[in-house]
Amino acid sequence: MPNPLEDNEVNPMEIARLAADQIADLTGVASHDIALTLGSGWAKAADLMGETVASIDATQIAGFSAPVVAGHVATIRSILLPSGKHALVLGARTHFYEGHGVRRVVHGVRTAAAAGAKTMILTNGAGGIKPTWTAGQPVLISDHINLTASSPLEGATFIDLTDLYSRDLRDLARTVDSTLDEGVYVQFRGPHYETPAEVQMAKIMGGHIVGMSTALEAIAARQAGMKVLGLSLITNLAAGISPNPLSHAEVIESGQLAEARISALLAQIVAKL
Ligand code: 8IG
Repeated sequence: MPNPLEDNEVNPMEIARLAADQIADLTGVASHDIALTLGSGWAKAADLMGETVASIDATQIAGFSAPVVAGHVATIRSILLPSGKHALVLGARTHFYEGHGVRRVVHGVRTAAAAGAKTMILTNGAGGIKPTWTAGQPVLISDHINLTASSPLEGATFIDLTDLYSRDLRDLARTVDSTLDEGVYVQFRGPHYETPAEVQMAKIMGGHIVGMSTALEAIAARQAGMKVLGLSLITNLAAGISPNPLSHAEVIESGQLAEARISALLAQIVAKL
């Protein structure tokens, strides 16, 4: 079945509405309060946050498609938090580098907004530029630089991105772990990692984290009126920052080593929302 988001005549917001209605039907939860996209290294947080009320194969929902990256699970879960709030956990993420267009990339975020979520937590695995950082360390995203030359916004949609990564939510995260550092996330298209020269460019521009996912999603979340909390797991130092070349296997391994600790951190943050 072709993905409806690839038809330019279709309004992506209508597909998000449809997807949200399907999620409400299949989970039995009429409205969700919080949504999370769990990137590499963060998946275990779902188990720690609360009670899973329903688990859906994302490919059953309008506009979603199977993920291509090992370590990403195409499951959408509805979780009842101890506070009584409902969290929608998106285990699937479509990356811009897959080449299906930016509508597909931000569909999860738009669906979360249509499902009622007012807070969007975006997590990822990423490369670190700050020399004090080490693999396995979680950091907060304070702002971004979008180097994809793309936007999820279509037409004359002029949206302010000041305080896109909510200062209030970053402060709240630091009440759980006061040692959390923060940095500017630079989104490259990928799927190749950067050259050392590109990492130096990102650094000179004011970047601290390099990744391939979160900036476009955050823009769509702001358009939908959500508050955004961004968290990166530094799975590797960016190319040229450490003498060792990058390997996807290492990225996965440092994610696995850090997973229990950062998932507990995220669950504690969610409990305070
Ligand atoms: I995990 O070093 C992970 N994702 N762009 N650069 C970019 N994305 C990443 C990196 C990295 N590590």
